[in-house]
Amino acid sequence: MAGAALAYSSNAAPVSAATRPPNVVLIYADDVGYGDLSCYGATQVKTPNLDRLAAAGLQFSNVHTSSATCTPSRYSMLTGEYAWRKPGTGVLPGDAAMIIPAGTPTVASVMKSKGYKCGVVGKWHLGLGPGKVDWNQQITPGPAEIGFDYSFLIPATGDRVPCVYVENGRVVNLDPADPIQVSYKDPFPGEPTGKANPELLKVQPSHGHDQAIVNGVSRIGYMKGGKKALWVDEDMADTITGKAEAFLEREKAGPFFLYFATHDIHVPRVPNARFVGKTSMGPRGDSIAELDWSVGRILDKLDKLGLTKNTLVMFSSDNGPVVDDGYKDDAVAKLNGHRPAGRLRGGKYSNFDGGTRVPLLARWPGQIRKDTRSEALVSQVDLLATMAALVGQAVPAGASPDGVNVLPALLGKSKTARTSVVEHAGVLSLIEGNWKVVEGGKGVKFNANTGTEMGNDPNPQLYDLKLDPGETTNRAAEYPEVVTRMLRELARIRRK
Ligand code: NG6
Ligand code: CA
Repeated sequence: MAGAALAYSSNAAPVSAATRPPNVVLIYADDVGYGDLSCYGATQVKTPNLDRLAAAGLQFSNVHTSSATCTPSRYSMLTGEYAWRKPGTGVLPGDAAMIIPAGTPTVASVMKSKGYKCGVVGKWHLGLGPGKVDWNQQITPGPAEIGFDYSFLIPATGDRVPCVYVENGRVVNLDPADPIQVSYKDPFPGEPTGKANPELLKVQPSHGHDQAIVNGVSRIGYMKGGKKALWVDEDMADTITGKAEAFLEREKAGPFFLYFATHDIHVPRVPNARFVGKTSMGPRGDSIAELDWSVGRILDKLDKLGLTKNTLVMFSSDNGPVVDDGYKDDAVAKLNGHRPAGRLRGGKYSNFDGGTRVPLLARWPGQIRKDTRSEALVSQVDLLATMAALVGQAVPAGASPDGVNVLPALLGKSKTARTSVVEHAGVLSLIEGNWKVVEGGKGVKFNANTGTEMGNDPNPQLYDLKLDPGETTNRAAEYPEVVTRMLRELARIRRK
């Protein structure tokens, strides 16, 4: 392994025979927008650890999630296939079957086949088990069936039951005398709900989220039992960051791949007391501060283990920002002029770029020049092909149908990467050069729950992202031939 010629060596500084393949840490935040970090222009919240990562590496300005919500973005990132090709890859309930079939090539399986130890810690939201999962037994299939040697999971989201951690397929701290039951249909008689018992809540729901009550927060879905296994939201960042650190400690001999998927800054935003009031923005801002702390812990751990130099660290987010996503946590009232999507329009759920254009930071000392910027067009669906190139492994036949190897851009050796990319938020958009076309849809202007501008119109829209990154002016009527050409190209990609 140590002598293997690495695929990037032709583009990068020569890698000596003694150089070990790099470790890879991907920190994947939840619902963090293009404007939510101070290195991307935020001023109401400070993110010194993320800024330190940016200063030591490359900061991207044209990186896209495949979708404007979590499940499809994560599906695409791990498999290299646009999730919109696969029905059933929308936002999943917490009792959904795993949507990536066992044995599917993923970023993890490709790296594992090169001798990497692969771990996933944090939010999963890709389903677990075969359907009708029994939370009281070993749960399979799960991450182990798609290449992960270790997993410590929030099964779905922080706002969905079951509110327990699952480590290597087992619910953590489960008392067999108090089995867990989960239902996304019917409440369990005798169990309080947010709807019936608002007096038991420390934060009230603003829409949905009025079912099972766990730790004083009502959720989506009903659950019963498992009292000793229930998580404490305030400790979640500590718990999962600690598990990520422990993985690094155990696997320090390398090479390893850690996919650390934070709960922050998804709802419910219930940060630890250490972060409460750290910003003027209430729980949403304080959750960003907590996220930054988690990132700092990972960077510090790599420093302490002497691994910083030989580790590629990436940071990104699964979809754009949302302010009120279902709890009355003061996020709207306390925005204070903060623009979660920065100069972009829309946010989570939206066809506007605010929904899918996200931060990406990449650091690899000695390989990526520090304090640099890139406008290269990159999609998260490229991760599998890019990591395969990094470790010098061929992409398995038929795998990663939509991914492109963007390694030269990731390492800052090339200013360009993709020529086009598809984004998904109900309807599809295609970005190519300066242009973005959004296909016609149902014309829903605003998300009824969150108020997000959806960027959805019955007629196709056309924006010049170079002149107008905020997508204020629809140019479709001026350039009908561009619209026609791009919709044809989108149709071709869709058929592929
Ligand atoms: C929505 C939830 C929202 C959030 C989202 C998934 C309601 C009304 N809204 O259905 O709160 O959980 O799903 O977010 O229930 S994601 O980041 O995991 O995609
Ligand atoms: Ca998300």
